Amino acid sequence: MSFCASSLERVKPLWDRMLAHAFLAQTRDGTIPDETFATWMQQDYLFVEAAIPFIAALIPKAPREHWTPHSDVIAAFAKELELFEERAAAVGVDLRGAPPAFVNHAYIQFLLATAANEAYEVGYTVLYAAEKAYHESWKVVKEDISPDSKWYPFVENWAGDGFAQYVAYLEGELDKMAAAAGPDRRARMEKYFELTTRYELAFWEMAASGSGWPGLDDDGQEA
Ligand code: MP5
Repeated sequence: MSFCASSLERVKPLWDRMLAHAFLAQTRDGTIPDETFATWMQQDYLFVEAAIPFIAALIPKAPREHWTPHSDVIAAFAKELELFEERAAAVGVDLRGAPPAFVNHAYIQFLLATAANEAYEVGYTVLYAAEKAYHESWKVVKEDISPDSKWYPFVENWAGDGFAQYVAYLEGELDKMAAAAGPDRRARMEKYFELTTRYELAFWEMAASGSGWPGLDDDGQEA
């Protein structure tokens, strides 16, 4: 079995918990409170912003044929930030209104530390797992969300055909790299696949429950 298929199978209970998260079900059903969605928007905006230096840090370790795809991804992330800015302006959310939540801070540090300190294949595993998680999560929302929902542009972004093709490309590349990797490297990749899945589940939890910093409220003030 390919690396991606076997990794997904190994984390399946966790993955299914992520896809069953109330944040996704409520966004699909139109019952998500606006403040909860706003928390996610503020936090994911910071996450996508940090994903740009993450990709940039992978480039020096990448084979030549990955340079253009990675630079295209950086451009796509910059466009995605504009999508957040457009939606935030439409609904009156201040995207700079909150500091990174505890989980977001940890996830961003994990991305940057992985790109800096781990082998390229391990960083690529984190990229794939995060993108696959978002693609599948937003597909759950797409199943039954009203096309008139103010959150529909986010569904189109991650659950659409363009993103599906990008995730399929990452999967093919990662499977090739894993097939060529030795057992220690492959074990490390599996570990990081699992860690990324845990962060993805934790991110929906954080969106639903707030900052998570000991001693701080959701606006970053001493509580
Ligand atoms: C992604 C994201 C997808 N936006 N947020 C989290 C927590 N995980 C994955 O990455 P991108 O950069 O939006 O494609």
